[in-house]
Amino acid sequence: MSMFCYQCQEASKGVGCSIKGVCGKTPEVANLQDLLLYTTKGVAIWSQLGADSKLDTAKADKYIIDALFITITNANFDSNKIIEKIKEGYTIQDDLRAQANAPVELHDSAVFRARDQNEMESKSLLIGILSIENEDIRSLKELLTYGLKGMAAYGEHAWNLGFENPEIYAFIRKALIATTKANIAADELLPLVLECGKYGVDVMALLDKANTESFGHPEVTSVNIGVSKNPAILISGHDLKDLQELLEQTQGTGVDVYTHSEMLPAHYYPKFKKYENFVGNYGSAWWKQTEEFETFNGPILFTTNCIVPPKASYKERVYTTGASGFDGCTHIADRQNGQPKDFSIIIEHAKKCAAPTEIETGTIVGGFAHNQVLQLADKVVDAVKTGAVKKFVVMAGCDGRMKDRQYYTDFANELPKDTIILTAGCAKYRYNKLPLGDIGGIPRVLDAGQCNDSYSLAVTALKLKEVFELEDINDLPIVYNIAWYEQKAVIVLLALLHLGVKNINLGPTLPAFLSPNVAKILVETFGIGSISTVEDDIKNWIA
Ligand code: SF4
Ligand code: SF3
Repeated sequence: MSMFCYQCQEASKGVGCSIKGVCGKTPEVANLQDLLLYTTKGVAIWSQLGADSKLDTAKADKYIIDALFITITNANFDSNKIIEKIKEGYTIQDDLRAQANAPVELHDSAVFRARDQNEMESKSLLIGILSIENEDIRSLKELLTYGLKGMAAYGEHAWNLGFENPEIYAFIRKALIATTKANIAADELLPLVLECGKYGVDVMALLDKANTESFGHPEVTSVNIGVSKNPAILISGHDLKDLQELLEQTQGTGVDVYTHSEMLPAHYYPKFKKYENFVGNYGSAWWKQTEEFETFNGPILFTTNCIVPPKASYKERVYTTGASGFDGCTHIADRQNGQPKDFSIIIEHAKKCAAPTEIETGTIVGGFAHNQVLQLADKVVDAVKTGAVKKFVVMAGCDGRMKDRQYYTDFANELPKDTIILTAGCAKYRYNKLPLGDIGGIPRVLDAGQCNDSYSLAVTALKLKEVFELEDINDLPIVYNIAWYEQKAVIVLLALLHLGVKNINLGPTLPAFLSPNVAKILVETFGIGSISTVEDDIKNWIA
C-alpha cells in the first residue's frame, strides 16, 4: 500500500484509495497531505499553548484553516506547495514555542521537524489514517477531521471578505488536539463530532453574512448559459472575493468572464450584476471539465476545488489561486498588505485566445436564498395550504462522476409534479437544466446557491416551521435526499444534524470512513438512511 485515503465518496471500491487516488492524487501528494494535516495538529497544539499564554494566535489560526483547506478533495495537487506549507507550519510552531509556556511532554506533531523531503515522505508513512488501530476511534476522528476541513474552507472564504469568528478557530484547535490523543474514548469523540455541527452552522452563518453584506442578498436571476463573441476567462470554485477582483480588473479590457460549476450562484448577487462583461455560466458540474475546458478556449481560474487533473491539451490555460494548486499550472499569489490579487497575466492570456465555443443555449434560474424565499413566503405557504405543493425535497450537496449518480436526474424527473426541489451545491447540475416547470409561478427547482448556502435552506425550513406553528422541524413536509462527495458536505451534514434535522438520506453511497458501529449510531440516533431505487425511494418518502 503506497497511500491510504478514504475521505471522499469516490474512495476506491468503497473502501479507500491505496495505490493512487481515483481523484488523480498521487501517493506522493496524498502522503504529503497526511503530513501537512499532522503538522497542522502541531500548530493547533502550539496555538492553544499560545492562547493560554495570552499570545496573539492570529497567524496560527489562519494557517490552520488554510492548511486544512489545502487537503480537501480536488483542491491542491501541488507537492511543492504542500512542502512549502509544511515548512511554514514548522516556523509558526517555532515562533509560538519561543514565547509560550509549554509542558515538557508534547505530542510528536508539535515537536517533529522533517529536515528534507525524504524525511517528510518517510514520516508520512508512519502517521497516516491507518496508524489509528481501533476502527471506531479512527472513524470518529476522521469524521471530525473532515467536518473541520469543510468548516475551514467556509471560514477561509469569510476571512477573505474580512469576517471572522474567533470561537470557530478555538473549536477547530480544540478538535484537532483531540484527534492527537491516542487514548481518547469514543464517548469523548462523539460529543465533539456533534459540537462540530454547531460550529458548522456558525461558520455557514458567518459566510452568509460575509457574502450578503459584501455583495447584497441573492435575488431571483436567469443566468445565460450561451456565449458571446469575446475572448473570456472561466472562473471556478467558491471564492467570491477572487471573482470580484477579477471582474474589476477585466473592465475595459475586452475580456469577458464566465462562471463554472460552484461559481454559478455569483450571478444571483446584486453587486455582480453591474459588470457587463459578466456574461453567464459555462458548462456543468466539476467532473465534466475535461470536455468543457477544451471548448472554452480561454484561460480557467480555480479559486478552490474541484480540480480534475488537466489534460495536456488545455493545461497551460489552467491557473490556480488561494488554497488550490496543481503542479505545472501558474499560481496567482495571495493578497499582500490589503492589495488585490494581480490577475493581469490571465487577462493577457485571454486576449490571445478564441472566444468560447457554444455548447448550449438558454438560461437557468436561481437565487432562492433565504432572504428571497422569505419575500415569497406568502405564496409558498398558500401553495402548501391549498395542497398545490405537497412536499419539498432537499436535494443539496455535491455532484460526482460516478455513473450511478444518474439516480438524481431520474429522481428529479420522476418526482410527482406537486413537489418542489430545494437545492444548493453542485448537486443541482444533475437536474437544473431539466424542464421541470413551476407550481403557480414557483419554479420546481429552487436553487439557494453554493454548498455553503445549504445554510439558507435550513433558515428557510426554520422559518416555515415558525409560520406553520410546528414544534419540531421534522414535522414539516420536507424530505432530505442529499448527495455528498467531498468534506464540505460532511460539515453541511453535521450542521443539519445540529439543527435537529432527522431522517436525512445520504447517497449515492454511505461514507467509507464510517465504521459499522459509527454508522449504526448515526442511523439509530438521527435516522440517517441511504438511497435505493428511484421507484422505491419515491414510494417510501413521497407517496
Ligand atoms: Fe481517493 Fe477521494 Fe482520497 Fe482522492 S480524495 S484519494 S478519490 S478517497
Ligand atoms: Fe461541488 Fe466539488 Fe462538493 Fe461546493 S465543487 S459542492 S463537489
